[in-house]
Amino acid sequence: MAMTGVLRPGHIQIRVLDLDEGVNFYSNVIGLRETGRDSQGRVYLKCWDEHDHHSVILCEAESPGMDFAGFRVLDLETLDTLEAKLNAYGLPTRRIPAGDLLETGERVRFTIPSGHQIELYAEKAKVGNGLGNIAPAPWAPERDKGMGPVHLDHFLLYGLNISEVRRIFTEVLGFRLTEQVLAPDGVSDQAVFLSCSHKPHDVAFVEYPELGKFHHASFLLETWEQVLRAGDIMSMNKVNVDIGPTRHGVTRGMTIYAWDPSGNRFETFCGGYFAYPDQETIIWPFEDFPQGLDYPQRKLHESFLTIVT
Ligand code: M3P
Ligand code: FE
Repeated sequence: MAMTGVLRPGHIQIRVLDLDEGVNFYSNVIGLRETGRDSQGRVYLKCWDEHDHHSVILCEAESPGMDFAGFRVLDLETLDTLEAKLNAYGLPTRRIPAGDLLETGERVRFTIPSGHQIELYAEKAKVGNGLGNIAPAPWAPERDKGMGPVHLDHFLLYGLNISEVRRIFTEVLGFRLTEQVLAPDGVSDQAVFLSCSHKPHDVAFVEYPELGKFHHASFLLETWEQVLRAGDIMSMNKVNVDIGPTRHGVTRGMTIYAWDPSGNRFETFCGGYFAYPDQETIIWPFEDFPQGLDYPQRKLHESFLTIVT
């Protein structure tokens, strides 16, 4: 699709209980690169093939979870247009000044009815992927550090009112509903998968009786072998693994879910299909949710539904 409007999930600020432990885990076990620290003590990291300054921000806090998730939009004009559309829809926004996050321009912040803080921004410094733009090598040596994810891919968030959230993402922000898990009543939303790109999802929501919960941030790997290698690295480092290696029916991604030392879930995955704008929404009746989550085992893992931060 012609990429306009919202381009991609660009960053997430994750709370960890011990900053040094968190930085060590995200750097050496997952394999991100540290790109900066700010005066608030936050640590900025990126995946090897990302060009922007950072995608993961770690901050130390009393409880784990997500502070906010940010989406990069095409340009400043788009930022103004989308802010006006959000306001016209009835969602108040506030502007966070440029420089509040290192190397990042002004952000438009708003709270969605699921209780999550979402933001849009148009500017973040390009630091490149280290390969240059002239006859680049296909991968950087740092790919082999830890699990070596290519990029931050999507978020799964848990909260109330996800039908209302779906409307905001589709009618205001220009996302498409690629897949939908129906609630037991057969009509309301249990889970919604939303894409602003060619990916099967850039963000997803599951209905849950508490506001603002974080399920996982997902990191893309290039191959199924890399996912299995990530599983080896998890075991070598005694990481708590939740589900997998397996395949989701929803999105067809091949996946492992695991927890960071603070209890925040993350995902390493590969695969999935190309989601073109003319794709019809894929529906999963509630009774097929187990296959949607874990296609080979057909199991609606209890932890998937109940453990969030
Ligand atoms: C993912 C993914 C469900 C599947 C979740 C899928 C809710 O996390 O990355 O595709 O069944
Ligand atoms: Fe996922």
